[in-house]
Amino acid sequence: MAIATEANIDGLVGPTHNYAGLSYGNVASQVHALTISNPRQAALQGLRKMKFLADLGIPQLVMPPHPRPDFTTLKRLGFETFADAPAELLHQLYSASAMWVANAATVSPSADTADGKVHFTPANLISKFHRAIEPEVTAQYLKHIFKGGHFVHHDPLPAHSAFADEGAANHMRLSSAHGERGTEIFVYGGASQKYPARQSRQASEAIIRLHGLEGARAILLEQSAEAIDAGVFHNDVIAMSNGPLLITHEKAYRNIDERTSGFTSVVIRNKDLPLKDAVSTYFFNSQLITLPNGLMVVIAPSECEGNAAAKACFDRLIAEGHVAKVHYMDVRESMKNGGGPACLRLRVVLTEAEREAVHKEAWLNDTLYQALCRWIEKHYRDKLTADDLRDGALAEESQRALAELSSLLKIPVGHHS
Ligand code: SUG
Repeated sequence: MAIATEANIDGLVGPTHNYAGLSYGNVASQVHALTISNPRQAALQGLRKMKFLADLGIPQLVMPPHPRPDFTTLKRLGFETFADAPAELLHQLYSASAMWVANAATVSPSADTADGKVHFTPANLISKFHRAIEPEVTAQYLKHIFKGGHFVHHDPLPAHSAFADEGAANHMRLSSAHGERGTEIFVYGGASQKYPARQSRQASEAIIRLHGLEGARAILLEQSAEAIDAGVFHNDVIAMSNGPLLITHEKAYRNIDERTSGFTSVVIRNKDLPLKDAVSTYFFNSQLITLPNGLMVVIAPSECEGNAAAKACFDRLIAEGHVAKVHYMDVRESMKNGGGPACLRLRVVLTEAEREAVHKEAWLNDTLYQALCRWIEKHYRDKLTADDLRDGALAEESQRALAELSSLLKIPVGHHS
């Protein structure tokens, strides 16, 4: 077994972060539609979370925001300027939703794949138009950050509902240690009634083939319709995993596969944490991480601290010895759009040699952290309303900010063919 560590790559929240109510089935996005956002606060909250993990000794990478507004898509639709575009399109092309990089791609570590390389498949995100415009730029960023012979970059799956793919938000991995061959769990949506399922079984099956995970290395699980209809639009709103530990809600799946039984499986009962509270607190959207000293800790949304049921469930996980500590973190600006701590990050398990190959300017160290804080303070507004999206100055501010970030991270931002 090669020694490997798990790095997180987090999406830096972009300067146009706003609440447009674009995600039907995502309760928080619906509830906060057209309320006032604070992009500066949003970006700083996300960045502080990254710094907190880096300070715990967890390797941390930064993924730049996508260029917004998205002029490329505007032009593809035959519009010359945003002044001509209908309000709905304006909201979609200004969305900072690429910040939730748990939806950027599915990643399989080299310990699991048939060819011993790290595999990436960018998610096509076809279920929501404002997210379907992300894969092209996501693919460019991933190829730039993870460059060279250790990494295999697949194309996003065909853009059709039969292959609807939302990336790592519907993917988990169990292994005795990060560098050991793991069992990858792919979760897809079944026949829900109220809200749409966002991951198709055929998409998960295609990724299993592409990443060379056939046979014992992959498991498929079907989400329960009850969970989807309660607002569980992604698996990472109802389950979490790390190393040998799998924590799921009793109502997460139609059936749980026996092949998870070799690992430690904790089931949270509905009577202890009703689905409604799981969704409102984002209990399961916590980051479960292994510290360099081997202890497992949780980075949980601060909403859990104020909810008696969620807090009691964490206290139980500590009392039973599954985790050593829970750190509550404020990512409220992201939470209001349905994105908790785990939504903001993509996990990438890397061996030492693979780590060496990663684009070095993307690693978060103290210098980059300070530079990004200054960059945010300089360019971001602290208040954004739906009406502000019509303000041409915002588009210019956003472009200026990203141009400067591009030289800070040495990653070209924008569409490049
Ligand atoms: O796709 N929200 C995102 C939240 C994604 C959360 N990710 C994970 N669970 N991994 C979504 O629904 C809302 C945008 C708006 O309404 O303005 C939004 O896109």
